[in-house]
Amino acid sequence: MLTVSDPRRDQLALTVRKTVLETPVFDIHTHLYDPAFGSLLLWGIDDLLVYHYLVAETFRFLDLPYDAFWRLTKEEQANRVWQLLFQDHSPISEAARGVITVLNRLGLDPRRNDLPALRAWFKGWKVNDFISRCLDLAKVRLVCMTNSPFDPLERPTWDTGFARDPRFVAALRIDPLLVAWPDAATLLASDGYITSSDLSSSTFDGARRFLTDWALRIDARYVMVSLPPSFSYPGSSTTAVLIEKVVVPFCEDTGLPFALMLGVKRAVNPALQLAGDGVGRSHLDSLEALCARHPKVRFLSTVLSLENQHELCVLARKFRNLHPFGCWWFTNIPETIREMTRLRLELLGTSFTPQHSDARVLDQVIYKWDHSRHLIADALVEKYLDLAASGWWPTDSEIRRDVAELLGGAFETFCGRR
Ligand code: HDL
Ligand code: ZN
Repeated sequence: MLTVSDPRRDQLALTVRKTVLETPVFDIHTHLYDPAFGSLLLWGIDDLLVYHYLVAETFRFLDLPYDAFWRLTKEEQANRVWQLLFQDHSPISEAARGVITVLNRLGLDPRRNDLPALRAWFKGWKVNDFISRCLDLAKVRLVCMTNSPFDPLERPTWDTGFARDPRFVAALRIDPLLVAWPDAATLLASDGYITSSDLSSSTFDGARRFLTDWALRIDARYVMVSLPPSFSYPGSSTTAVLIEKVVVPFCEDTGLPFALMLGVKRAVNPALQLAGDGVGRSHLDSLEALCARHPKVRFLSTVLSLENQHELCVLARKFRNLHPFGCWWFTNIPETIREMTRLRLELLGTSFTPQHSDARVLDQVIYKWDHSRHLIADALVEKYLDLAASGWWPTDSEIRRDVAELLGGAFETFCGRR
């Protein structure tokens, strides 16, 4: 039995922390881009500071009209963020602390470097070297992008073709197809896949061909959509019909997982632009119905509302074709990561993926993984000590196995890519 004073406790904790901090991770959802996409890959101090999380927080101290802020240059916006969130107030929020972590890990002291000095330092980097630097510091072995055939900024690079950077894999993002069908239909028609937006069998066939072609083109690891709290399935809504007639059959035919990110209320405050989205509690009986009706389809899911987290874990216990992942967006803060990771470990063991970075700026992988690794390690130490107290002492290789599972291995096994 493990007594409170057992010296093995400290050794166990040390082994777990070391393993979690050192195990390379597959970052399964980001908004980063292969360097071939040029300026779509954001990096450096100004992109860090104008991250939409920080813009939302800045407006809480700023009495400037929204459009006056948006008319500022990126540097001018960054200056405001730096002044308000880092000089006039302590950078105590998760996103603000993240900037400090990034600078510190890059070897920069923000107290001794003003913005011009920081800008000069970042200007000294070539993008490919900086990618290596950031991924090495974050111990990220693979980055999954978010790739949308509906994004006019992204398509030209796919159209011209490029030599893939093996560190970046793709995910096929299809939100417009499911939540803005009229616009999506226009694009599918202009690309020659459909001839009408009527929800007919020929339209469904054309839309499936569209998914097939794009999934092949980008070598998609999975198909992904974000849906509002009102999402309901089964049903007669265009979203539900297109999921039933297009996405699910496509995923069943190809074996590609379908990732549903549930609970985002888009443009709650449109004046905040990308920072204007909110959260709402989803009806997870829709996810339940999808998993129950389509046992051959692999479903990945992350939910935005804290109130939905326990339900998602219980659903995953009922359906082995459901793999919960990440502490998404507004839950990607220590308080909720702590709760969600313990819930998941206690209900699902290691059959889930605790985190993704959702990084929009390359440098962010450093803080998002630094902060999360410590929190995941805390939870694992607790659980292994509980296990030891119950009479089962994990070996070092078992701890390495479990951590590799949690940091991408279970995801790759679930997706059939291992
Ligand atoms: O829909 C998504 O993939 C979200 O992650 C949004 O991109 C959101 O703006 C975000 O960056 N969250 O972290
Ligand atoms: Zn995202």
